[in-house]
Amino acid sequence: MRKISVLSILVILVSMFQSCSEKVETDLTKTAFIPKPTTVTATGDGYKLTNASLIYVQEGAEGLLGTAEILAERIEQLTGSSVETKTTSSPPSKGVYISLADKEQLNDQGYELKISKNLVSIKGADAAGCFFAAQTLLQTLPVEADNTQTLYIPTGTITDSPEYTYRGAMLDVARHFFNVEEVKQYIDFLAMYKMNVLHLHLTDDQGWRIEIKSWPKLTEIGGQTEVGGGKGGFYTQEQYKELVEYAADRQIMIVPEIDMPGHTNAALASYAELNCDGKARELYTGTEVGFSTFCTDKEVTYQFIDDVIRELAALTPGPYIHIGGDESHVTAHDDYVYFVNKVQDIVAKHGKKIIGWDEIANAKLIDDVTVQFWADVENTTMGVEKGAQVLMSPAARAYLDMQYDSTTHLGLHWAGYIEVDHGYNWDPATLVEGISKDNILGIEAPLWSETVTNIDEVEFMVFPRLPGYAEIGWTAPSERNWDEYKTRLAKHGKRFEALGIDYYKSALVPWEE
Ligand code: NGO
Repeated sequence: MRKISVLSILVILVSMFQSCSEKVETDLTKTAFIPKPTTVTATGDGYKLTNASLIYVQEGAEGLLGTAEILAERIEQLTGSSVETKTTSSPPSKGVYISLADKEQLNDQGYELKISKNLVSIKGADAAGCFFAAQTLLQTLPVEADNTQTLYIPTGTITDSPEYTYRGAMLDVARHFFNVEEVKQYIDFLAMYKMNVLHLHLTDDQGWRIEIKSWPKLTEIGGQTEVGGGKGGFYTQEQYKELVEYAADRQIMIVPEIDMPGHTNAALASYAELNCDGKARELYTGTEVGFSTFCTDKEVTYQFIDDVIRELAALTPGPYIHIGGDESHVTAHDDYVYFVNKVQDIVAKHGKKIIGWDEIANAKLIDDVTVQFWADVENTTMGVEKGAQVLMSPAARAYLDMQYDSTTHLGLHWAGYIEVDHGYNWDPATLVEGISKDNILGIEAPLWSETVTNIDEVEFMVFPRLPGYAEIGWTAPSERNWDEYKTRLAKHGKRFEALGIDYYKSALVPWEE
């Protein structure tokens, strides 16, 4: 009896000492989650991370092991001890357990994360929900830790699901080429904030970046330069598959874009027959837009597109192919409509759905087309009238290549300056009259790369705006306001630093020292 009470006193003393020296946070509601979850309730205790040396995955549930492995890798980095992952047929009482909820219990991509003293339970509506829950869990942990520290996760329950199922960012790899490793880093950025689509702008006047085996000169010639005259580059189909898989492991779908009939100089330089006059164009390394077009009344143009889409569709597990369609200033209106109509049929024939920039609304629009609103409200509402869904990428709010202010050393400002608050403070469902939530597939923030040449520059334009776009896509508008958001964002500055991310230290955000 006596012995036990001495022991308990000792335990209390040790734990008091621990909590003084380590400042253990036990209030889950204090974590600066981005995107903000639907509900967070705290139970005031701590789960000791070393208990996580086992991560269990529900036996027979598909697609969860990848999440377990990514979580294990991160915990190993933080604690310095190895973490085992294994499947189990019965829920454990200790460790981390990842499983699927009954379908009716949660919304698509949603999850319930329950942290108790001995068990961290992740229940996802689907594999994506489990992955997003893991990202939430990781935000309760420091980004850096020395291996001697004991880490605690505050206990409580989070239930969560996204406002929009499509939450994306675009990377223009055509104006400046970004290699496989750089694209993987970009994917990691999206994954941290539960974004689930990477749109790759694979072709433009300045470069053709995806190997097409039936038309090899596209990359042999069209892939060999970029804006400013650098050496450009392209992805082999093998490399592209590697990107698709890397993204899929992080619950991200890649939407490939072949921009046409304009923005096609790289293809027109590679194959003379795609030009109406039969003469190959010179490669282009400037930044003007709107001067190139495929020859819309030549049969070879459509044979070419059929081959390109066939090969691309085979590399694309996701449902979408983006056909561009923007700024075809030198294609006559009727030719443009004729062209977009034919291309839609080609994409549909290869089993994919179409996304195009808002100009494509001028064509007939087959079923299941998505119009990506970037500039023209009239085009977009016309698209909706024709039955299309809308992907919201308003240039004046969501273009990651817009400068923050007039002193920003990179970027453009044709659509205005986008400070961090301006990028955050809008609601896709009310921004444009005549376009409501029912019409909206989701939101996407595009990074065009006329001025952005390497991953450090990408980071500077993307951070800290990207977490804001992720939150717009995930969190209900009634739960979002800038004054509260900026205090959460401020706490992510340290994360960016620990990850080596070069970010724009906006004066509007109260960054923590
Ligand atoms: C426009 C244009 C792109 C530019 C970008 C620069 C669209 C859809 N077409 O957006 O070619 O790179 O602006 O901000």
